Amino acid sequence: MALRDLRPQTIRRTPEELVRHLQTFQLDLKFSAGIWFFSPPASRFHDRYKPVLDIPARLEIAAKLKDYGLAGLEAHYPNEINEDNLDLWKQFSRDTGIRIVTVIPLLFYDEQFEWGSLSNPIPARRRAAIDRTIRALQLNKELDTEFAVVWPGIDGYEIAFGTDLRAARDRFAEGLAEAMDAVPGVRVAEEPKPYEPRGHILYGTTSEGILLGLKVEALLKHPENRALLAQGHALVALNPEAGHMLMGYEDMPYSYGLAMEYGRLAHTHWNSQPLGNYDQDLNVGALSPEATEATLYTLKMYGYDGWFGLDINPVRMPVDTALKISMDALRAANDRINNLDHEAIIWATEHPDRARGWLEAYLVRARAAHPDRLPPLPSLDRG
Ligand code: XLS
Ligand code: MN
Repeated sequence: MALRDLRPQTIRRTPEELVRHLQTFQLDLKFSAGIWFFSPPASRFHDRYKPVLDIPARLEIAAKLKDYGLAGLEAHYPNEINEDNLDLWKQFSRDTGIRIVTVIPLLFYDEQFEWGSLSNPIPARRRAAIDRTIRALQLNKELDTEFAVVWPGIDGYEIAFGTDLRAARDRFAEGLAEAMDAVPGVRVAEEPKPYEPRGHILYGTTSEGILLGLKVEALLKHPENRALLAQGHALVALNPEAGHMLMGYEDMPYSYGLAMEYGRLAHTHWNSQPLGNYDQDLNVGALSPEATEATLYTLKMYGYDGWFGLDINPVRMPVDTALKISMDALRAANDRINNLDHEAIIWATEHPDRARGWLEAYLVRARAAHPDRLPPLPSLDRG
């Protein structure tokens, strides 16, 4: 497995070092996309608006986006990638150069997971979830991916009364550890989501994801896993999704930065979302472009060098249109943050008492189409 080294994320920098880093380090926008949203399903409330596309038809659309910058795809096992169509995926990857970034165990859809997957209190159901996770981890190993996303979407509850949620969390963590020890050397990237489809989902926030990582890693026994941990590599890292964070009223720069403080930002899922609400998976930049900028700035500050996974749900426009908009939005936001005066920004944030209002006034002008039509920026007295 091509384990990316996440340890540099934990480097602490003095303000001077941080400025130098910001002036020299640029985010590398390597884009991947989830194959699931190339053919959006019907919802509980409305019919499909698009035809059902099989995997070859979806891959054909993806191939055409290669020149636009799509460099990777993500797929669930076994509904999207499996033993029967693995050759098709491999051939596609060879022909186009588009990588299979992660194989995600489908731990939420089946009827057998009505009461959860790895946390299911019914032993046979939980066993099925562990076995499916093992198989998905094996495929990640075979395809030499960097991580396996694990989303505990159906592991949760609506009514907490009398439920031993600690036991449920233990079952989830122990099941994951068992699967990881069966296929050592594969990193998991847990994707927190606070709710939907369950009323509350286990390990649904960024900080809980870090707790899950610490808990599972303490349970790992296989010598290969133990050796990687001893070298300081995280084996249970995170795939925080912008929209999920906002559903849970998290602040994206704070939460992404927290994951990086612990060297656990293995992957990122991008989209846009109002605060709270339901999981909208809008195109990147459709809402709160300033939050996208602030998040990218945090990733730049702490040196994120992983993928930018697009997880959108283009119900009412063609998937290729939606992906192009999302890639463009991230590129434009990245250009805006790269062109900023990092020295002045870091000085202002380090001297808030001497820079009252300066950062806001600066950013207003940085985002203005014609900053010269605004009064000049009040000067920063750094003397
Ligand atoms: C759902 C999640 C899901 C994961 C992959 O809300 O975003 O799509 O990214 O299982
Ligand atoms: Mn996601």
